[in-house]
Amino acid sequence: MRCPAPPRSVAALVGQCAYVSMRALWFKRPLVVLGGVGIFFYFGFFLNRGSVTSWTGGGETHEAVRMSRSFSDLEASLSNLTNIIRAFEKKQDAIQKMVEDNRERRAAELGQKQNKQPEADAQEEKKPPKDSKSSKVFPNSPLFKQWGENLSEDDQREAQDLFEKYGYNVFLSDRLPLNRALPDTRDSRCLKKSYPKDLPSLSVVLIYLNEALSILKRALRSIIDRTPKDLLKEIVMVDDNSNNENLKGDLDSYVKMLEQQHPTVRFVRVRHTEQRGLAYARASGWRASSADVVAILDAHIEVHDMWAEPLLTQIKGDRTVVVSPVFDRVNFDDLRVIRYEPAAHAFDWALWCMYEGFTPDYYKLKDGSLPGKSPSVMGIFVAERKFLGEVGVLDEGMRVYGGENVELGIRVSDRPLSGLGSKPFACAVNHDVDPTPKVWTCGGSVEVVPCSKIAHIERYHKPYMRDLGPAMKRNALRVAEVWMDEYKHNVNLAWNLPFENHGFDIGDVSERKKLREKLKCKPFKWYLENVYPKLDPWDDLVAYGGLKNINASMCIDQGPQPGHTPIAYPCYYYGPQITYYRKSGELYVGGIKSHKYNDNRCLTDVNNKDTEPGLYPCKEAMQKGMGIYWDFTQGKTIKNRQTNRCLEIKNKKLLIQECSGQVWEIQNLIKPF
Ligand SMILES: [Mn+2]
Repeated sequence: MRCPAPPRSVAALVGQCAYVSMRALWFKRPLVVLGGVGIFFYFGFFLNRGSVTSWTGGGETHEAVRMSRSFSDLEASLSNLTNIIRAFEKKQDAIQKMVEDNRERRAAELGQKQNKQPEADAQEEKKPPKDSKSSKVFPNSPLFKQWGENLSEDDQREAQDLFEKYGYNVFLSDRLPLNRALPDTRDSRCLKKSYPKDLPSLSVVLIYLNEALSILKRALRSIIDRTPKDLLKEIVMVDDNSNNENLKGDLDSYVKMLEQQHPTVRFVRVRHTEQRGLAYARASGWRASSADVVAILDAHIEVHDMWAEPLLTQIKGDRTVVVSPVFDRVNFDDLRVIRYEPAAHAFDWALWCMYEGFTPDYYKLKDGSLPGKSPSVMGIFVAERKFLGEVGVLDEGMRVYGGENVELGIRVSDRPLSGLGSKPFACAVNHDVDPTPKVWTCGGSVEVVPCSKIAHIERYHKPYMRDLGPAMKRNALRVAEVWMDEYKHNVNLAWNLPFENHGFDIGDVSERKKLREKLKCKPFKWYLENVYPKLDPWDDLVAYGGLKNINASMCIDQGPQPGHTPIAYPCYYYGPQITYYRKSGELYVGGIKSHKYNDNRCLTDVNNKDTEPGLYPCKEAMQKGMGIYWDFTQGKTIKNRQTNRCLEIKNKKLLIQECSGQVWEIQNLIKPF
């Protein structure tokens, strides 16, 4: 995740992206993310680490108690537990059947039999147990903003406790059927598609860290129930060192039961004895898998019907394509499923991921059921197992969270994004020359497949936010160092880090550099021009950082937001004071945008008697005839080319006036100007 609001419609995509400025990154990003916008699928997962230590003690005590029990006691309690689980499942199945009967009856009444899982019905099962007359015990908790009316006070306390621990509504999850129906959110054209019979076999890898037991069980149930038996070879469960007690015995019994019920499915357990982070966890799941294709998923998901066939079909057609399903959002509070529009998985120069429209070619076809090309993946992805190995799986030198998805996207994107069905030309050349080409000389591509849907819980992450930045920056710098050539400093620019001595130890990247050489990957410039031309290469930036008036010893600051009037303010060299100076003479205040489709905010001389400088979207300022180009060199005046007036500070006020000779200094120089 990670990122601008989810796309609800194609038209909204570009608009949403337009508001993702660096300013927003610094100041609104936490809010955006906390709002559950959720492209940072793995965030909570890994940032839960923060809470780990405090749980260890309790876990050990519990463990000791368990150890002291006699073995037969333990066996008895396990089998007892299995019985309870069975009974519970039976009851849930009965409830489910009732719900379905009811639905079918109603559908028949309405003469809508073809519409098997209308959203309203699917959502109906989620009513929590009701208790009359209770007041809100946690009026400020996000959990109870839209959910929990009429819950008894005790239940509210329990729900809140669980919510704080997990970041989603475990209280409710524990009370929903494990095999609850999901609304069918696919494009109607998907329902008419048929898929080849002889598809490759599938390993599903679920990685988790302190996931709630019922959430994990529901993921397993949905995968087993909604993946054709002849395709699902195994489920690999990777535990990145959880310390939840019920992810030990209780989960084991549940998996044992599934094994008995589904003898054709192999269950593989991978347990890390220390937390290794997202990239390593995924790679270890890949190592443990053995099917033709591996689907690397989160554990707080439920797959939709027919989720696997469209993905496997793409891979059957081209083993070098890395595919992603479309994620629907499961609300962290009421666990309802919200439809997401298919969109490309993109990123900015800070390597935060975000949704973005597909290429114009895609929309010309007017068929939202077709796979669309994507410059990157969000994190959940499906690939041919051996191919993934040939191209280097994931960068296991990444820590905690972030960056590994972009690294994969850059690494496997070896074909222009524009044009549908375009052939991998680098491969084509090799094929002509050598009938048995070494496949790893040709990357591949990334596609989002709209007919494959997975519902994914977007957690509420607040308690762990503070930890995210350092890991994100470190991993992003690592990607830059290995892959971005002369553009690598754009990552520093995006995070406002100096080019040298940025203070992060990015670890050893020599193996990844060797891999890049071995794969004969194209230069990053090629990727920018052919795969991700929407990304602004920022190659005409000449300076950035805080901009200080030497005479007044104050900095320019974007001023109150929303607003169009920059101000003078004591220097603190942070988000609102970060400026970017382009060779063209444009000067942005308060951030810079990564994508060409977004407009920056240009410092302007509004070109009248007014002495207040302005801060406007550059295109708008141009149209209105404001002066947006400034002459400036380090330690000199900042003078508007159009009006010949200067940016100065008088009585602590930022002004545009006749030049009196005040001079400015910008924090970081990129190249001589
Ligand atoms: Mn997730």
